[in-house]
Amino acid sequence: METIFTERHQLRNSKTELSGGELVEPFERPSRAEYIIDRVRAVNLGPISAPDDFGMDPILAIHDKGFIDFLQVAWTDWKAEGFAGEAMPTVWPARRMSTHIPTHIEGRLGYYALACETSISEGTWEAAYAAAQVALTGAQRLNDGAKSVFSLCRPPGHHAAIDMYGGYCFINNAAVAAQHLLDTGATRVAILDVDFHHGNGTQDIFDARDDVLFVSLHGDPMDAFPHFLGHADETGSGAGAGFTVNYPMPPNTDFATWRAALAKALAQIADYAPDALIISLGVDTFETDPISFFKLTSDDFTTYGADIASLNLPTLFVMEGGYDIAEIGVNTVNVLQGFESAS
Ligand code: SP5
Ligand code: ZN
Repeated sequence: METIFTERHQLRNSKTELSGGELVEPFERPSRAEYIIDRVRAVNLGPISAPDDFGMDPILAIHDKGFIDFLQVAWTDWKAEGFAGEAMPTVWPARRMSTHIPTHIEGRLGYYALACETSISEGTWEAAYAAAQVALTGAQRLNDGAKSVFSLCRPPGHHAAIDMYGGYCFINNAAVAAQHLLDTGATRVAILDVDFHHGNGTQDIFDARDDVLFVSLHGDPMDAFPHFLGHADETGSGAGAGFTVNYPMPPNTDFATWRAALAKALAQIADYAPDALIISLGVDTFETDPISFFKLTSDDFTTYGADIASLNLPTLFVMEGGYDIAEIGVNTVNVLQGFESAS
């Protein structure tokens, strides 16, 4: 399997995350991608290629223009205020307040943020743009006939909504890739989100659409980030009714339970008969992930990679989360090798 990767992910190197009331080193840090690419090399998974540049249009096909304009200037505007720390919101348009977009950067941060753990720092936009190009290049490889591709995106994307960032995500890489496939010949695309966290951004983007089936397995939002989306009763709206499927699961969920939900998800994807499958691949379901509560082992990742291959669809793996950094390379590549061994 080919991997698409660029060192430009290193431009996303925030120093602060608000966690448990403290500013800590972010869980989502550059070494994550380095451990993964090292493992890709160690097992000779396949060629490693740099992304092509598809420009801004495919990003703007998914995201609000005002939001993307904001991401591009947020760090500069924040720095111009003379603040000592990284950019983070402190105020939101909460219930019954105005939704005018403020002029001041502190107001714009609150308007466009869905969470405040994710600081914006120098280079954040540049890395997010590069990650979207990594996803787009992977999608284009499927168009060019590849059976499977790994887009090693960093920063991740599945929490990024039409006009909101947060959860370590800025541009929704999987959504941008899905739209590219639809704009270049596909009729239907399925996105299977196996990251521990609910893919609220992806669900938001495709909520009212029937050309993308979104299926997510995740920690129950009653107990897990992002807390405000991902319940089982969210099934899509309008033309998209029935094309969103959520499998929230409780703390300490083990692989047997998780795999049973995966089997249902795979059957629903097979019924949908998509032209292509995108996997939002987070390995924060791992038993020792520091911010999550599922109990998958390293071998379980191999097993479920093979389960996904049973769909026999052109498949793009897009990297999302995973924070047990010492094991992130093994766990991620286990999914890809499990998939290949069963293909
Ligand atoms: C892409 C992705 O995986 N984003 C996850 C973002 C989660 N950010 C907030 C996590 C808060 C977790 N608090 C639980 C701490 C347990 N020690
Ligand atoms: Zn996650």
